[in-house]
Amino acid sequence: MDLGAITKYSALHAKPSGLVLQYGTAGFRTKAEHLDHVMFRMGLLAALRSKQTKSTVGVMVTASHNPEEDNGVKLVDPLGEMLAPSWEEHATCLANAEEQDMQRVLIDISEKEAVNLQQDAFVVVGRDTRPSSEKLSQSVMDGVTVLGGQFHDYGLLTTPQLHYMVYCRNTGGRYGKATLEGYYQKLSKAFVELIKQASCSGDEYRSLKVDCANGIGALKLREMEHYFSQGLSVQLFNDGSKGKLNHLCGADFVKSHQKPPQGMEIKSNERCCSFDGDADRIVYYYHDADGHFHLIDGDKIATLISSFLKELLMEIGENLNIGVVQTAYANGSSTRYLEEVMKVPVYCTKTGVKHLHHKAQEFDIGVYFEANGHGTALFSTAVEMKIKQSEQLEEKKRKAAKMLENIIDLFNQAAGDAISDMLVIEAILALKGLTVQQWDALYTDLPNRQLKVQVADRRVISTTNAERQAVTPPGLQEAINDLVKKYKLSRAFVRPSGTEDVVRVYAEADSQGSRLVIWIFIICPLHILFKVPAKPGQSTVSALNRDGDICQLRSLSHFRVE
Ligand code: NG1
Ligand code: ZN
Repeated sequence: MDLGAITKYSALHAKPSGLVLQYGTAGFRTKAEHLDHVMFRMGLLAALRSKQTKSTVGVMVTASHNPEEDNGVKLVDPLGEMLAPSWEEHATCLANAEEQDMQRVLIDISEKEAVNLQQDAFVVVGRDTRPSSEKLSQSVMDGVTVLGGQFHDYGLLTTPQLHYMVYCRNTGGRYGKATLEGYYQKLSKAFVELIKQASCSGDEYRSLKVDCANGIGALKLREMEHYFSQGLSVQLFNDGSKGKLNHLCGADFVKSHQKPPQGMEIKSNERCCSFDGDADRIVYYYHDADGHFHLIDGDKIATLISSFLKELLMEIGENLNIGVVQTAYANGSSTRYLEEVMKVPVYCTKTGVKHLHHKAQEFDIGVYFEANGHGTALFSTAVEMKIKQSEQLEEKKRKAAKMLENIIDLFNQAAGDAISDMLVIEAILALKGLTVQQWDALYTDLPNRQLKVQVADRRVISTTNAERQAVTPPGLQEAINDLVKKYKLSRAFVRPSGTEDVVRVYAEADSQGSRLVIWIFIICPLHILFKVPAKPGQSTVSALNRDGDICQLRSLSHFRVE
């Protein structure tokens, strides 16, 4: 390690004094102008991780669904996964080190992780379409170079495409070719093969409207569409030609506002979907004949996919297990439907895809989705072996095995991927002859609401049981329990966000439960912010009168007001 060179180049990417950032669920994210030093240092860290693992490591420059002025950076581990937890801590230490401490921190990390500094390093870099991304990704590459590593700059990529490239490069090409052409061909070939087997491939299944959040998804989908156009024609909206990234559009906007994006004209019963800014999330929606908006989120996507995969397994007749992984934000109706109707086991992990991803790896087929539309399916080597042996099976089983083989190829097993998930969903709908309304009708979401509480320090809340129960502050969980037990099918929980300085409050109940949501949204912020006992009652009411505007209640129109 040439410490002199590191010091010299680090000074060119100086850290603003006093700035402290944390490597959270989605890496580092903040205003783009504060990130140059972080990018350089993540280049250094990626080179160290690559030396340690003797593998290619990825660095993605993006802030996903955040506003255009923000940016962020995320490291991708050798199998396309999120960075290992001990390295997340190193990332935080390195990003916050003062200039004079940089050498010591780098040596510390190398010693703790037993990095052989003589080992070669190779890092691949991708970026989204934000105006700040090109320069920031250059700083990442500066960091890699100063540590003696080599890099390949993929330029503009969706986040899941970068994960795919890393995975391909570290599996000797068995997963696919580590090029955009390789990605397009692998997915499109699998999709077209699947569509050929669909008996219903009329107009209804041939076209889809896609809101690309004015982001990278538009560019990449446009490059890709001619590869799969014999199976599906896509009409792109919010393609970045005029609007602002993630502004009034994209998966996050549609999911959190429960309304369609701007800039898209929707006729009744037309199938539509939205990507987020870096195309790793997708949600579907439509307007019914009465003009009502219906959102089909990650939970319903997981339901469609896991039902289909379970049916295929049953047809093949193999004793392979399948499991669905969700977080606490999954709508209670989806969990009940999967467990009680589909008879598929469901597991809940902490928020953040790395937790879901790891849990899903425990099954032969593990389907994981966050309610916000981030997810994929993972397949064990046992499944792949069974497919290889399928030549000896009778015709019906062989056909199902072939379908499964194509579905496996169509998923991006390195990360949740809006483009790949979109093609999987389109293929399943066509194969099963389901309309978007029929898919939506599998179950009815329980009315639910989320609230953000701005706090000075979100660590006032600590949780257990996959973030479904608050341990601190004392008394809060008991008060939530007292309320929840009074309402049918109800659930509520409070957890600190991993990506923003806020505490998130979530409540759901059947349509009679509007009062639960109101009380939860009143007592939780009061308890967290002002230590007012978390019970509906005299003290709550007087605290409310005093600070009546501490939290903004979102519209509760989903609930019948009692
Ligand atoms: P936080 O801020 O920890 O709630 C949010 C999303 C996660 C995940 C991450 C990363 C919700 C409620 N939370 O995490 O699901 O996607 O961002 O982008 O949607
Ligand atoms: Zn994203």
